[in-house]
Amino acid sequence: MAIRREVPGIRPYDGPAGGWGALRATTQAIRLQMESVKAPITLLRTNQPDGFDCPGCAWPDKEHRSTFQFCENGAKAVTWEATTKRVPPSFFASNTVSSLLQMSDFELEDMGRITHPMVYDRATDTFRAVEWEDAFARIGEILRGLSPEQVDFYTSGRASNEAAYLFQLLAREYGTNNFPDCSNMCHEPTSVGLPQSIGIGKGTVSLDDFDHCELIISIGHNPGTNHPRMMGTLHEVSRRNVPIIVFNPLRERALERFADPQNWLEMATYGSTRIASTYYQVDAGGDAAALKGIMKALLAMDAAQGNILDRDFIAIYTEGFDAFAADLDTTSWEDIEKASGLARADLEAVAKLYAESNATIVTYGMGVTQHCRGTANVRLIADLLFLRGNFGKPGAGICPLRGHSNVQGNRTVGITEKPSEDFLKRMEDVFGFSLPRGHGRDAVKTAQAMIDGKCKALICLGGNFAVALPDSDQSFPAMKTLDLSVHLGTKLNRTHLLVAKETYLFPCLGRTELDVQANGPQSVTVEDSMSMVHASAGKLTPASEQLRSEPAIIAGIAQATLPNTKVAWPDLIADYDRIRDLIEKTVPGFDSFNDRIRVPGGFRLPLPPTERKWPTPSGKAVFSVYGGVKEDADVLGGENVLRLMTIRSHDQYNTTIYALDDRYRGVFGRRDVLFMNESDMTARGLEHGDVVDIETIVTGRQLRLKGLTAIAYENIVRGSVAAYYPEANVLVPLDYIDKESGTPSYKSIPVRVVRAEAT
Ligand SMILES: Nc1nc2c(c(=O)[nH]1)N[C@H]1C(S)=C(S)[C@@H](COP(=O)(O)OP(=O)(O)OC[C@H]3O[C@@H](n4cnc5c(=O)[nH]c(N)nc54)[C@H](O)[C@@H]3O)O[C@H]1N2
Ligand SMILES: Nc1nc2c(c(=O)[nH]1)N[C@H]1C(S)=C(S)[C@@H](COP(=O)(O)OP(=O)(O)OC[C@H]3O[C@@H](n4cnc5c(=O)[nH]c(N)nc54)[C@H](O)[C@@H]3O)O[C@H]1N2
Ligand SMILES: [Mo]
Repeated sequence: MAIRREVPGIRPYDGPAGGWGALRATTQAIRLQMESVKAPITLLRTNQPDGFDCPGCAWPDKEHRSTFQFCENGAKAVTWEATTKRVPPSFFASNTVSSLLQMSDFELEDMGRITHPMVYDRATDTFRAVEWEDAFARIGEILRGLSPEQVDFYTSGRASNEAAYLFQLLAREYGTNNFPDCSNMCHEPTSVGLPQSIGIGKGTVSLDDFDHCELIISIGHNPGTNHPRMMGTLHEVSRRNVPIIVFNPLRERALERFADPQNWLEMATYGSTRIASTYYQVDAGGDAAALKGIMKALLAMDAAQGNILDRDFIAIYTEGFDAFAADLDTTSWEDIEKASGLARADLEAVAKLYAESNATIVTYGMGVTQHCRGTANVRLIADLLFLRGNFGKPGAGICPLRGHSNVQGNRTVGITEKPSEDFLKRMEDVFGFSLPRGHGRDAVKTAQAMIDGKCKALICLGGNFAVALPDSDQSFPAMKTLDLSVHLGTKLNRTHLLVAKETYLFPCLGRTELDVQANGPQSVTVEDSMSMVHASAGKLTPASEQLRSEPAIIAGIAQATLPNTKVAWPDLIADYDRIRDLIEKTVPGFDSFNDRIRVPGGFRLPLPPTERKWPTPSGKAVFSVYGGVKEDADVLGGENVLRLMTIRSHDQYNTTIYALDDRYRGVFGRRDVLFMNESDMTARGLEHGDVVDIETIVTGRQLRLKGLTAIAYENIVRGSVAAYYPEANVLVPLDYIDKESGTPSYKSIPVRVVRAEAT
């Protein structure tokens, strides 16, 4: 092979995931953000029974009482919040909003924690400090002047159950179900698809199941970066010699080899453990075809030799098998191979391993959900598990990897634009006012409503809404059409800076900080990916005396907006046990809530499918028909087309960029790259290091991202390309969504890549 030119910041990373590289990176994160004296104590309190829940990811902890589970990205999340850096009012006074908007997401958040409530001042184009009560009064005045359907309430999944519950209470007493939330851009296909298949929109496995499984199929998630504590689990499973089959267009280092920093022998010997037993580089968007191939092969094996399908399970617990099987019959191997990019023999091999396993877990993430048929993808995974009765037995089940640390809890306590009648009735019984019935807006619909002038005010409980949304060319200007935007946040981001006529920034306590109210120190609760609910209590001195807790800020807005409110807001804030009492009364599964969270480790919410009970309309688990193998119309699949996946680097948490490296993928100090298979580059006359422009193939508008450096990346499958989120969000059309769930198709955007135009 010809010697490639050197490209700055691009060099292969040969180490395993985890290991010494992870320890070094943790030390670095501490050094850059915190005093090194305080840091170790803070980190030791992460995920301990009397400490706080890690704001990193939603992966559970074994009993929540083991010694600190080392996790590089958890450490980054904690130090990023517990940083000693600050952005006080004097900083805002000397920097206009227009100048701040020139800064990157990384630079903005790296400046540190916001210390005072701030209001935008148009005359000077700066934010200035404001008194909390004055701010609340003005917000109340504006909201009372608008009609509830003009107002949207956005939630990012880090909010606690208590904050989220009060937020939905405020919005519903005010009169709207407009609850765009980060789930709408994330696992909504799980929340929509799984209830149709198994009756609930959550995963069914617990950590114990990983001790008993005989096979794991991992589809479209990158745990080494996004759920690092899961690596310890996968490491143990691999050491039991259990096969782990991975489907991913990218070969991700952590799914290949991992050195567990908790394992002294592996560390001392620079050893590592294989994770994937087989790695299939499926085409982006090709998972449905691959799943159908595996199931087709399984049915063929059953027809030939019998005893492959769990016929009893299918007969007793499910419906829809015949139509499902007929659809597989009419799907040709030729179509399956073409759409998945995988060979029939490979899919048959997976079917064989699946047939040999008595207990299988399928884990999946954004590679499955963020597609225009994301919901249908999720249902196919359930179909696969039904075929061999992989629900309601030890070691088996479905495991969606949730995103934010409490995104699942937010939904449980009522953050949804489509509330159930049952929930609304319970709320009405307890609170004595009537609640709005119509469905509200989700994230993409809210963006659309801002563009159309139908949404006039946006209240954000955390997050970075505009930057997380697709189609920045439309989403960014839309924020500026609002009469009012209000942001509860810890650090400055670009959504805050896309100011409305009036904009307020409310700095809130983070997870790590002590929250003292009238009745003393408070704890909050969160629900992890496996439906375990437990308490979280911050310990650090707050970043500023001015900070308020999220529940307190929400209560402040509520009292100012709803003069005749029937909710005793100040009492609820004085003691969060009272908020939990209300949750217990209105949300099923929270009996004796306050008692049970005082037990270390908390408790598990009921999951009927684990007992082979299916809360679907028919009371049965439901097989579904995918129909075809493609996720979008042929017209998007022309010859010159590549599929763009927008992905997270190792040094980022969604729109929060901790640093500019992506160690495992061999990218250092930059994010302006496009990962390409060398053959796709050659076909376009491109070389490693060439600067390219990317254009989305849509009709009507031009969506372009200019000036990325294309790198020949041997770990990406031909036909798929990858660039970083959120820089590449300009390329995702706002209406290119999964119609069933409203989730944007962030993972397979049809694009053309060309050499950059000389300017
Ligand atoms: N450190 C850190 N932790 C995080 C986050 C973070 O940004 N940083 N984000 C949190 C959030 S909100 C979420 S939702 C999760 C996200 O966690 P993940 O679900 O892991 O999300 P991504 O990194 O976006 O992409 C996952 C993988 O999908 C693969 N992929 C892309 N397209 C396809 C496809 O068509 N098929 C298949 N099979 N694979 C595909 C990509 O190559 C990538 O490896 O992590 C959470 N935890
Ligand atoms: N192209 C592309 N776009 C995507 C995705 C993708 O894979 N590709 N992924 C999507 C996914 S899965 C998700 S979940 C969304 C994420 O969308 P969001 O949840 O909206 O975004 P985050 O980046 O997590 O939000 C970061 C901000 O949260 C605030 N914050 C941090 N901690 C706290 C806290 O304790 N309290 C409060 N109130 N605020 C806090 C800080 O101000 C910080 O700037 O993005 C989506 N967008
Ligand atoms: Mo997410």
